[in-house]
Amino acid sequence: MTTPKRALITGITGQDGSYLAEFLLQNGYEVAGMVRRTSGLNLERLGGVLDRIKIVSGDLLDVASLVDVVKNFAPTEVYNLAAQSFVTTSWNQPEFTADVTALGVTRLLDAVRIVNPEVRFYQASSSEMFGKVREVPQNELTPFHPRSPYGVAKVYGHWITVNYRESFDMYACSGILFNHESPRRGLEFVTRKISHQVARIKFGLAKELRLGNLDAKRDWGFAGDYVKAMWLMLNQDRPEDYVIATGETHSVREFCEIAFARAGLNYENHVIVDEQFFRPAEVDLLIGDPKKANDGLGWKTEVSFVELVEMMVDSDIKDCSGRL
Ligand code: NAP
Ligand code: F7E
Repeated sequence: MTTPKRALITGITGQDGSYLAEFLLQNGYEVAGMVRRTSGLNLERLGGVLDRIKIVSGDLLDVASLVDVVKNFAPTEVYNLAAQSFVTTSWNQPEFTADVTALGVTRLLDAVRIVNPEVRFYQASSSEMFGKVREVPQNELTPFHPRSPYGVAKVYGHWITVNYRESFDMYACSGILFNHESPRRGLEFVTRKISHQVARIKFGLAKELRLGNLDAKRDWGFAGDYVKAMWLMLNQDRPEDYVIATGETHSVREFCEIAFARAGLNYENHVIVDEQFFRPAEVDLLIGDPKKANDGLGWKTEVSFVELVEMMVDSDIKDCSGRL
């Protein structure tokens, strides 16, 4: 009889946590999701799986809670998805962002190292580490030049994961994931902000959409595709870091154009550029080179850019019409 695989997911209440939990359950895992104490639990995204996962209590700011969680659930794999993940907030709360998004990684790595260093560890690294890009497209060897306190914190999380692999021979990997989106994306991120407002405009609930830099370019993929790559990284012979991306880049303006058109609207009649949404330092262009993941993991993106935009708009239109 084979031992069941047991996955602990931090950040399970977030966008990626919900898709990863669904994927791992489909693949026969026992899944525990770590949640921090708040005045009201935000389990909305977990509707489909709540009765099949175990919710455990812990916080990346508190190492004792992490040791307890790892000891009590005894995972075979740990996916560290928890973070203060909104770039804009990282300028308002740089110290908090560093505590959770950077030092939190060390706390969790230490909990694993102390309780059972055989546990496989995934760190959610980010294309924001490339920031003011040194080469186009970006791959695993491209130097980092982060442009926000969030990006800086992720660089720390990335290297401490590499360091624990090299220092303690742990199976620890960083996935350098480019932007990935879905109907479950938080409303503060530009893609969901657009799809959500498109639906409201379509039903006459709003007239305009105020955005910042329309010329910023991102390599946007579908979150459901990206969580498979996380799992693949933890199930190889050797731990390595991988860039996960589509290899295409599109501007915020293009996203608007397609999103509004899907609802029968012209974005130029509704989008207003508002300086309050400009950032102190911008990441102008991101485009990843997923060759290593394509060849080494057999991973590839399945949802195209246009399909992604339309999926998000369709979902928000459906939700909005259901609430009228
Ligand atoms: P998300 O929706 O913002 O989710 C973040 C999760 O972290 C939430 O579950 C949140 O819990 C949890 N969390 C925050 N602070 C915590 C703390 N102190 N202790 C425990 N949990 C805490 O993020 P996502 O889009 O799913 O992204 C998942 C991970 O991938 C993040 O690390 C993000 O930085 C990284 N990443 C994301 C992308 C992307 O495009 N989505 C790309 C590259 C990397 P609450 O519900 O309590 O707030
Ligand atoms: O911004 C521009 C903005 O907030 C994308 C996180 O998941 O991906 C995400 O970070 C672009 C930026 O995502 C608005 O200036 C224009 O250039 O959707 P975003 P992000 O900053 O790329 C990375 C990979 C992560 O790791 C992060 O955790 O869109 N933009 N107007 C706007 N952005 C927002 N949020 N709101 C606007 O009104």
